[in-house]
Amino acid sequence: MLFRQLYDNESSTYTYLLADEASREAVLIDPVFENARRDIALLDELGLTLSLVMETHAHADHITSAWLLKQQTGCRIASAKVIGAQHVDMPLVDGQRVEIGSIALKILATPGHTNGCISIVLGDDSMVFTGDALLIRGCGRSDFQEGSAETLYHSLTAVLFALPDACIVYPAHDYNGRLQSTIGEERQFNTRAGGGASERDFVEYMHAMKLPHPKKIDEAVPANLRSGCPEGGEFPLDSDWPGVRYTYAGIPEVDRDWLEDNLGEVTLLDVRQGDELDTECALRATLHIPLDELGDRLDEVPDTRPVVAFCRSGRRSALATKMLMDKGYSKVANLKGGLLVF
Ligand SMILES: N[C@@H](CCC(=O)N[C@@H](CS)C(=O)NCC(=O)O)C(=O)O
Ligand SMILES: [Fe+2]
Repeated sequence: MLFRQLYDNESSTYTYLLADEASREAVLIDPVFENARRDIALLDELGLTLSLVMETHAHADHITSAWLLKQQTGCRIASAKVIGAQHVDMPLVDGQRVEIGSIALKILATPGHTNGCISIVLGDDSMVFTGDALLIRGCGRSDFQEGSAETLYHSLTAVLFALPDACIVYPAHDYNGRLQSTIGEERQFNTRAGGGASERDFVEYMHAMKLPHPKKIDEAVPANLRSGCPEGGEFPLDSDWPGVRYTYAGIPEVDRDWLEDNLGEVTLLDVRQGDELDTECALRATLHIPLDELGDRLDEVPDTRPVVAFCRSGRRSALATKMLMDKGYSKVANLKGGLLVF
């Protein structure tokens, strides 16, 4: 199985990508609205088809990209039936099994942080995605969204701690840079529910915490009950420059076909060194500025038309693209693969 742990800096959310290496089918757990472009770029670069987005709960601190990804990829959306979110194709219940290619997942109801929290366990019990039920040395708060400390104690101690010690715990958040834990470790060391804590120990701890509400709660919960669909249902424009795609590295790029269709509309910037230029080059550049001179000569690049940068392999021109973006050019893209694709 192909596995990636992705991070959202703003909300400290982890998004997980699981994919069947043979069928190339993928599932994303808890993707974040603002990261849709990044996540689609990774799926594309790894040659994966997104089959399913799974939500561990209706998040209070960020908006999901489930709806956005469904519009862009045709994937299905799964979340707990009890939440009743719109645009959900697969309402999940306790004990349900979900298969993505050869990847088998089991749904465990783990309410308490919210009433609709689930954990997702890999078929062989080697990994569990605990959402905000079990966090590393912590757990989700239980003071809103029909949360209950008593219910959460049961989910943690009777459901999650019943998994094998070696089962790796992947939470939906960590606010201290920790990536993963194990069930055995959390049963022993979890600050709130570990080390033999009784329900009373746990409940008193939870009730004594006075946490400010998440900054985005008023916006995030209603949006997540629509699976992240904007209120008017309109599709947010990723870019006003059709045909431009972003790489996982965050660089806008166009391919050879696009360039051939739009040659007359763009400034074509060649960033190779003078000794690489030859008469047989497949592209006639509008402008030639070697990469190592570009920083001092940015003013020579007109900002009146879109710019496409190229070089031999598309590596150096990616940096040139980044330099122009940083300088404030809004329509700039790299030629994917450079001259090697001709
Ligand atoms: N400071 C964060 C709030 C973080 C927060 O409350 N997170 C929830 C998860 S949605 C939680 O359960 N946190 C547990 C904790 O902080 O112990 C924000 O404003 O978004
Ligand atoms: Fe949460």
